[in-house]
Amino acid sequence: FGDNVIGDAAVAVAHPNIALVKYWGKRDETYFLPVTGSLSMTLDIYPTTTAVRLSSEPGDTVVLNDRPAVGDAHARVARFLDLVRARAGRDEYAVVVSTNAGPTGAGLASSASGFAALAVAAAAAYGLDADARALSRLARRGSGSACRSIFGGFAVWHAGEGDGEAGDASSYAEPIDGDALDPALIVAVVDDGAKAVSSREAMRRTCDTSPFYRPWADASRVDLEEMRKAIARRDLPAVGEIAERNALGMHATMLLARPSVRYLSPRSVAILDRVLALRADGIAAYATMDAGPNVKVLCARADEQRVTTALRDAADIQVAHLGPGAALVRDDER
Ligand code: 2P0
Repeated sequence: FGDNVIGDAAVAVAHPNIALVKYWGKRDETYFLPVTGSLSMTLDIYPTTTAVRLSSEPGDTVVLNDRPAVGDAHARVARFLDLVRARAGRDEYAVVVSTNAGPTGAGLASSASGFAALAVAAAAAYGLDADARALSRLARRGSGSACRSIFGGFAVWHAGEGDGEAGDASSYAEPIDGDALDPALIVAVVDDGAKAVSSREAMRRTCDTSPFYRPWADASRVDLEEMRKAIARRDLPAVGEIAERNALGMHATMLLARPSVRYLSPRSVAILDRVLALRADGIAAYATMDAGPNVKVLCARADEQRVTTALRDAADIQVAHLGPGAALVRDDER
């Protein structure tokens, strides 16, 4: 941290979340207000640990994965800290040290865990009085999907109503009771490099130019309602079917963007074929894909070994389950 820090660091840990009904498109880019609501599961792998300490030096210092952040990466964090400072009525700059245990920028939700951890740590460092809903709204301003990682288990992100500040007040995530479902999510990592087109740019381009965008958004609202019911009745095959069609639809919207965005690679498609083969064998396994080529396969815990075995030679496999919400940790717990 260097010698110019004031007081103790606030340290938070957050986990990525994978959407089963996707967030894809903003109606308000300033406030990060989505076109549609979304629903996710927070994972128990790939945590981000973020320490925030106030500094007597001018300017924010940001260290991401042991390297000083520059350019856009630094600007995103500094803008986020400006928000926290404005709310807290403070003007000190900060030193931020953040480390992702998982791949960064590979469609494995590092921005979700990253801004959820930053929201919790920065709020604590600046003495901001924020409950979980306020933290979710705050995290949303760093990266939309981060609002869901404030919570563990399943979370729904309400699109909210209106734009600007009205939208800001009504667009937050909250947990939904789905722990009884207790699924496994098999993460098939086919490429852990950073994506060529950011999800922010890809969703903007999709909204602006894809003739498939509106139909997908309309269908996604229905998917969200059906997903909530499927989770409530613990119907894993229904949860999986809705998640898979919602994700394939999202990828279809971006294929028709101009210029087209395609995150899936031949290896992703090979995994999708194996998921179909598993289903043909009677195993309830369903795929979802985000802004990258990696495929996540939802299944019952009882089937996770069979699914893992079926995918092992096609990708690096990580097995995830429902994980915890973002939280402060004591220094000695790190
Ligand atoms: C999601 N994704 O629901 C969707 C599905 C990727 C595909 O949220 O611009 O990093 O920072 O709000 O949250 C990734 O987008 O985008 C994302 P910004 P974010 O998980």
